Amino acid sequence: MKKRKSAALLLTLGLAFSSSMPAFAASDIGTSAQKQVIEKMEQASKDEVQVTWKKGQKVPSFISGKVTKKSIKSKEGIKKFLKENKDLFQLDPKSDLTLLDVKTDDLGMTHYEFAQSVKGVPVNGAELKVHTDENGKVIAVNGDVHPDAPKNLQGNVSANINEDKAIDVAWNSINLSPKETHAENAEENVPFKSTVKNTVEKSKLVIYEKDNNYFLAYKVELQFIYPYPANWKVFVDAKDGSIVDSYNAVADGATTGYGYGVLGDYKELNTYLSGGNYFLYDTTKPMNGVIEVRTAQNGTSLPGPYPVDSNNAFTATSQAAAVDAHYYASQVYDYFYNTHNRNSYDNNGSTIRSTVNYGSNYNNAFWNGSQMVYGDGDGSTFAPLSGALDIVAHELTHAVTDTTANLVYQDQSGALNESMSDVFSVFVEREDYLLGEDAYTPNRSGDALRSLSNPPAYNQPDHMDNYYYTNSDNGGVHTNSGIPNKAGYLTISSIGADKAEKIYYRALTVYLGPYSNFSDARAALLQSAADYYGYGTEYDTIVDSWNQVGVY
Ligand code: L5W
Ligand code: ZN
Ligand code: CA
Repeated sequence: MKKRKSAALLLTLGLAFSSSMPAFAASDIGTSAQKQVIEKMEQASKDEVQVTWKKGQKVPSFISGKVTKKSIKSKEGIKKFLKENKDLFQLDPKSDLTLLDVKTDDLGMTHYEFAQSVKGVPVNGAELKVHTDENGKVIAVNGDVHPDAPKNLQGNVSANINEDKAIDVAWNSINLSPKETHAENAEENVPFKSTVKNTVEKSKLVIYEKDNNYFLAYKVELQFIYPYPANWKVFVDAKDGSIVDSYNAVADGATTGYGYGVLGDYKELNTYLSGGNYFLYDTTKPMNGVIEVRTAQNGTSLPGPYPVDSNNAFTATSQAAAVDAHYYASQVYDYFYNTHNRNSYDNNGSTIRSTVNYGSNYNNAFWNGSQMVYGDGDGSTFAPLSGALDIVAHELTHAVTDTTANLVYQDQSGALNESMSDVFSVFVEREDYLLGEDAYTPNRSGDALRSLSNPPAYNQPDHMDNYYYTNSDNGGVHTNSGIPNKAGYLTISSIGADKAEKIYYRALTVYLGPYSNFSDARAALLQSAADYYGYGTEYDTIVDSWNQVGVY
């Protein structure tokens, strides 16, 4: 007996011919008809034929050795060979296989390539290749074919929907329209390079196998580079328009890097490799867009170029603001997604963009209606502002507010807008009721920008009696936010953040509107509390919290 070969994941049998022992003694793979085909081949050539089976497959994926003794030098001869041995691959070369190509290579070998089809519709990826040596002897046959395709086909091979409909369904399934992938939407310096210049759509009818069922499906290919590099293969059931399967065939450059934040802390980062450089560009979230960081390079034009790193280690001090902007934006995204089932600020999975290094010694951060912007601070009033999770949460909550209640940023509705950002910053960063302590006055410990529990300690009122009327700061939005902030503190510290955040999120996204004032906030929170918990402790706590700050 000759040596038997085996390979991981493959069941490989070397079936040797020997006049003194039965050739198939060691094998229980294959039907007796298949075993007989191999035995006949081995007997004819008096040599071993190696047979490789993939797990769960009814036909071999590779046979090699002296498969034929005689020479075959024509297509007809190869078809005849397949016909004679049709029990092995369980396909009829006449009805099931189409010869696509014949190639002779530099070794003098000839390769005959067949595609499997069912009533003329190709079976996706199903090929059978017959290889002859320079003398025309078959030395290998391989491929992945599906003898069960006609038998297990769901229905017949006539489509109920047309190609255009299938393409529409495919776009819908990836939550994009062709327009949204057009180049004019792309920034000129996207962090990836692609040979795919334009949006491409293709569609063809195939037989597609899924879990041993065979579907008549349109194989729709959608290729684009914006908003992310993609070569989608979407299999749309040609009978009912449902999605049978889909995947993005672009081997994207998503990687994991690391860096140090503003406070020198180590953190892992979702990055992206392109053109030999790593970008703070996170494609791992279930978004339509991405989370990305730009740098204003101490200027003021937005969004600015992508900061890059050559080795995926964002460890330089100059990179710290970008590291934290990226890491904390991801944390805040996760908070809204996991806690409130909200996908990005607009609940449409839009790109979350942050520009760091804005201006020079700039002691501020803001949401400009489209993206977040962070100064580096002057080093004494502020360290780089993206270095504080609660500041990032504050800014991104402004974006959530803009796309939900849309509270007008003036007077009471503006102060409520500010307060929502402060309150959600506490929901995200649970450790205290302070805002900005990690970035504010880096050379002095223990202080912060504001406190929900003690607004007066930070020059904010905590009662309507002390409401501050002013023309500056849009009617004192950063001052009067102390009043709803204190009510927020009283609620959270009484019923806990887990219940409070549900009530607040519901109030913000369901009940509040552009001109809601503090009284409306009280009413919206009460309604939300009643919706979730009825008229019990939670409801009473909110009554009490707002009574204490003089809002009725
Ligand atoms: C500091 C930077 C912006 C103050 N924005 C603010 O409306 C700020 C949060 C942290 O209040
Ligand atoms: Zn704000
Ligand atoms: Ca804090």
